[in-house]
Amino acid sequence: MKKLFLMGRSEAGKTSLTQVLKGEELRYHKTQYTNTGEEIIDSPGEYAETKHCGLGLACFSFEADVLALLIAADEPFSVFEPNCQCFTNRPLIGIITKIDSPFANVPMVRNWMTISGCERIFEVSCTTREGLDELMAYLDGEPVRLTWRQAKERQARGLNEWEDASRYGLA
Ligand SMILES: Nc1nc2c(ncn2[C@@H]2O[C@H](COP(=O)(O)OP(=O)(O)OP(=O)(O)O)[C@@H](O)[C@H]2O)c(=O)[nH]1
Ligand SMILES: [Mg+2]
Repeated sequence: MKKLFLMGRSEAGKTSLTQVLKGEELRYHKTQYTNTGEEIIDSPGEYAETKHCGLGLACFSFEADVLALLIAADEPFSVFEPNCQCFTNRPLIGIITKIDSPFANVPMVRNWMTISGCERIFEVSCTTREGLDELMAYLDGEPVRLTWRQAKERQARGLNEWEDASRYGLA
């Protein structure tokens, strides 16, 4: 499984998602700290809501294979800036949580995530379990490991390390 880093404002549903992905029972637990040793790196929402801590979290993301921005479908605004992917060197995905909420506005959140540079966007509910299979299928399997030389060749062409570079004649 790819190691996932979760970033999003408080109450977005990061800990709940961590629990369902691990097959645990849903129970409320306020996140107080970040533990990079876990397979899924959960983070306290307050970090993402604070400008400087948000940058620190981006650094934490280098401990993971995939970085996810989480926004609940009923959130009234996004804390993420446009082009967030430019300060990470990992694939950036969006996870829209709480799609079961009566106040959900999925198209609006999708739009925010697209503007922030998410290359894939998943829609999930930890309550109804909708959309979880698709997310788990994406996380399944190991990320492609590149040699130093392969990484440099991609960089020289302005490609992300995880992009399929076969059309450029690269291995
Ligand atoms: N309706 C609904 N509620 C959810 C869902 N996921 C989480 N919640 C609820 O949202 C609240 C916050 O969930 P958490 O998972 O603790 O949120 P968090 O992002 O980890 O919050 P912090 O630890 O403060 O950063 C809890 O009361 C959850 O039960 C969902 O898919 N649907
Ligand atoms: Mg939490």
